[in-house]
Amino acid sequence: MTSTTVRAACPHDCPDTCAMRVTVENGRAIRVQGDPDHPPTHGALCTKVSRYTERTYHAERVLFPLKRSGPKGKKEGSGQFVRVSWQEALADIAARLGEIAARDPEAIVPYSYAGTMGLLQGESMDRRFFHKLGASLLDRTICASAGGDALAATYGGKVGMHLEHYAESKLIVIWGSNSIASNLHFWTFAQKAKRDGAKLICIDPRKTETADKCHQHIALLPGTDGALALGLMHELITNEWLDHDYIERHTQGWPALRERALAWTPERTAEVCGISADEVCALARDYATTKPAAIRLNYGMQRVRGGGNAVRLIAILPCLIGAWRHRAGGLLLSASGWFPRDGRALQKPELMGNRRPRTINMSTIGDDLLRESSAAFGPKIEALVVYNSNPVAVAPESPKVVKGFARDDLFTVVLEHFMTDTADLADYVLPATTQLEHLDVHTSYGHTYALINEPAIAPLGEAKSNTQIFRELAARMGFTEACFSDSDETMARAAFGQAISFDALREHGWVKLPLPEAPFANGGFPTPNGKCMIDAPGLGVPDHVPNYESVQSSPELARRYPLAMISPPARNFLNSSFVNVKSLRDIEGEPLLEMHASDAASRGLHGGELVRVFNQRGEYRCKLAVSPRARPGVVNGLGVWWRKLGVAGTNVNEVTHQQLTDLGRAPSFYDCLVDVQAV
Ligand SMILES: Nc1nc2c(c(=O)[nH]1)N[C@H]1C(S)=C(S)[C@@H](COP(=O)(O)OP(=O)(O)OC[C@H]3O[C@@H](n4cnc5c(=O)[nH]c(N)nc54)[C@H](O)[C@@H]3O)O[C@H]1N2
Ligand SMILES: Nc1nc2c(c(=O)[nH]1)N[C@H]1C(S)=C(S)[C@@H](COP(=O)(O)OP(=O)(O)OC[C@H]3O[C@@H](n4cnc5c(=O)[nH]c(N)nc54)[C@H](O)[C@@H]3O)O[C@H]1N2
Ligand SMILES: [Mo]
Repeated sequence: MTSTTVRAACPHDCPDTCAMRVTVENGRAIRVQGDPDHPPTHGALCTKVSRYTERTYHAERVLFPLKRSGPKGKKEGSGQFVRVSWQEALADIAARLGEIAARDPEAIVPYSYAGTMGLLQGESMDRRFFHKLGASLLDRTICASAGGDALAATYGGKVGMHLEHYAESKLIVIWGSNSIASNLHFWTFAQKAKRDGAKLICIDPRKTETADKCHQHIALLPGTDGALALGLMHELITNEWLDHDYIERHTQGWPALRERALAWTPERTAEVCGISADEVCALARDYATTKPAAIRLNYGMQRVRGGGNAVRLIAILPCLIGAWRHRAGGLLLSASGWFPRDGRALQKPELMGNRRPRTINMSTIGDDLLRESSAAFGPKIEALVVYNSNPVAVAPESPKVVKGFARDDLFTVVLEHFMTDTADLADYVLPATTQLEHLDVHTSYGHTYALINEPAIAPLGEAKSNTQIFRELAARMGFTEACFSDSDETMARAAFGQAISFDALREHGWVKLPLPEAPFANGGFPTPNGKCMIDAPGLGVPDHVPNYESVQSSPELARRYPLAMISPPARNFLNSSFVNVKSLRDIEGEPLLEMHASDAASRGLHGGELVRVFNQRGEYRCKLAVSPRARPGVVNGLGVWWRKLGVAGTNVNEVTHQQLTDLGRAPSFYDCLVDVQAV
């Protein structure tokens, strides 16, 4: 028997990007473990990815190209596919795309997100292909662009504290994040700090498993984080807790924000946030007087109309108290901006030539698939090529998304591991390799190490990597530029330019970026003047922006649908990935809506029954849990189930909407009013 260990990286959309070791025996991967030497991973994987072999060898893997043989949508015979050869599939797809492109290439739209975060399988040959084709561009906004743009407007980039230094913090504010579920390797460092005497405070409408383990939980109303930050500023000002020297030297625009914050008394803040004035005052005191104080901000709090403004306000706080002076003080939302990746080398935007195709926002795909051609919109969407994403399950307002994907005159190609809700509505499903079967290189948004993923096993069945599929499609389309023959290794070597050596990645599995320990101890933010931009160019000074769907913005709607619904991830799924891994689905049980006892009592509900969660857009069905995890007035619809594995073929996105955030053109999933009834 031959047994080898291969260095790999977890590909999933998660801040942790773990370094993995894959044990291979006789060509079969038998075990996936965390790399004990990689400091963020420290030998541990989450429940989901420790079962990665179960996913790779899943009996329902798509292993051959499939072609639709029955009509789309909810008609008789739908969901039927026949196996075809790669040759037939590629020739037919190239012919169909070529025919549309001859009329107008912008009628073709790529649709991808972070099913794999790898730079090769996620954003290399695919982009080259669509750039050369002249297809519409895609604005990849579905997750993090409100907070990401806000962070960049404030600090000049997606940069922040080192993950490891949280172990030395004395106060950690976990803000809009369920770390134990979605950022487990951060939690390890927070626990170390806790053992060394740090206080942990969780700010989250839901009493999560993370909130359970913190010293304090502040259960504010969804979308009120900006107001809370302003209320904290009020206290910092009136109690003389500001670091005037840091503000003077390293920020720009404070006087105008100071003026605004003075109107946010603890009482007004408490009223807007649905908490007590004492909670506001005590949080401000803890934050100002415990040193070093660190904030772990996460994307959960920016999925609302005012998410961008809220992130800007919170990101200013560490500057006001000079928390950045210590390496264990400051804030982390994303570390991805630290990485020296060479996007141009990977994606070759010059292949567009003089063309500047229109941009489709992935978050409004529901509306856009239903639009006709017009001067403002451009051509009707005639073809979609989907990879690394499951939009029919994850995109907001699914009644429209489903209707769009079910269009008979839409040509849809889906590159997938499984027959997802999206693949069900495809014309062609192409079998893609999993992380164990292809080469890749990775950055991270939660730590500061670049990683390699070496292929551990040969592709299963007839699966091909995304890069290979786009390479072969390019050849079929007659694209002759040399870059379409680049191998994965050639692209991997170019991914970080000269900054990170591919050979070093090969040898060690991962490489730590050379960065200062306390990056902003003396200012030096990556903005044009090195200062934190409180007054950002073109944006002015940030303010609290109430939710679209709230008593303040839409009182009539709030009377009809009085419950605010958030839809954070179920712990054992990753967005909609892993929902079809039975052992994980068994842990989750079934789609669940958590509701506070008082809201249940006033509706005559008891918990355990099947309910309909509804609003003006639609309804979905799930089981009700009367639970202390929900605060009064807010229900938690845990996501994101595959529709076909949920109740009555629905999931939580039946009721979410497509209105975009204040910054970053992102969806506001957690800005959603509903009501609930027994079925
Ligand atoms: N197990 C697991 N891990 C994951 C994922 C997963 O689906 N499952 N998803 C991955 C992805 S794609 C991402 S982007 C990250 C996301 O990770 P996080 O950024 O941590 O975001 P979420 O887990 O979506 O939400 C975090 C918390 O925000 C809370 N929240 C909701 N609305 C508000 C609000 O208005 N204010 C505040 N303060 N809190 C609010 C939710 O209740 C939830 O507990 O996690 C990644 N990791
Ligand atoms: N209501 C609600 N909706 C949400 C969220 C929420 O909190 N609430 N979260 C949002 C967030 S944060 C995000 S990031 C999005 C995520 O939405 P998506 O990016 O669509 O993520 P997944 O649902 O995990 O789907 C990824 C798909 O990529 C496939 N895949 C993985 N690796 C590969 C590969 O190498 N090649 C190919 N071809 N396919 C691959 C997987 O099999 C999987 O089906 O969902 C968003 N939707
Ligand atoms: Mo995400």
